[in-house]
Amino acid sequence: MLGLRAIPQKGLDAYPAHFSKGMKKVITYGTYDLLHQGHINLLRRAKALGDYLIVGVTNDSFDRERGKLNVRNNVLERVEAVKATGFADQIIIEDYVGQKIDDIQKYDVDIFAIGSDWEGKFDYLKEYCEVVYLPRTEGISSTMLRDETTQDVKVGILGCGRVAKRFPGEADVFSGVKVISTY
Ligand code: C2G
Repeated sequence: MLGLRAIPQKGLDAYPAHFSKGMKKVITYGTYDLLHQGHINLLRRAKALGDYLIVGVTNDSFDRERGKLNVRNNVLERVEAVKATGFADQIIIEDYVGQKIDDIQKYDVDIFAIGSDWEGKFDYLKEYCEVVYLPRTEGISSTMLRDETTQDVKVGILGCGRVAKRFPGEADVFSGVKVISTY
């Protein structure tokens, strides 16, 4: 996707060679839709853990695959928003499940940081680097901001097959869809 693979902000070249050897690299990931104070706090805290912050912004298709169906800003807008915070030294795009392990190795990352809503979920990365769960900012989220302007898609299910029975449970993990009735 149009040179989006790795977008250096300051880039390692901006640092003297001796600095890059000893520098502590931190990586974090997210969608950063409708960028808000919670994201900004997270990025500030992640940056404070080290010297160089890499931010992985989810690609639109990857978000759809993981059930985020109502993301408002496209990946370019979300990259721009993260860039504007000034905390990211480098922005990369997250495209696939399992990319985190590849990135940590590829960029020689010391610390993986993520909000505490993911507590425990990324412990498997401890095999590759330090894992830090940062406090999540209460009272603000992209979902809240989206809900102020849109409503969930409300659906009714009619049918008796396996798919119809599975749908209500599976719809729970998707954002933006609410099952109102089944028959
Ligand atoms: N965040 C936070 N406080 C909030 C909202 C979000 O600290 N009120 C943090 C999240 O914990 C995450 C980051 O901000 O570390 C980005 O949040 P989202 O854009 O919601 O992205 P998310 O779905 O958490 O993606 O595979 C992991 C994902 O890429 C993280």
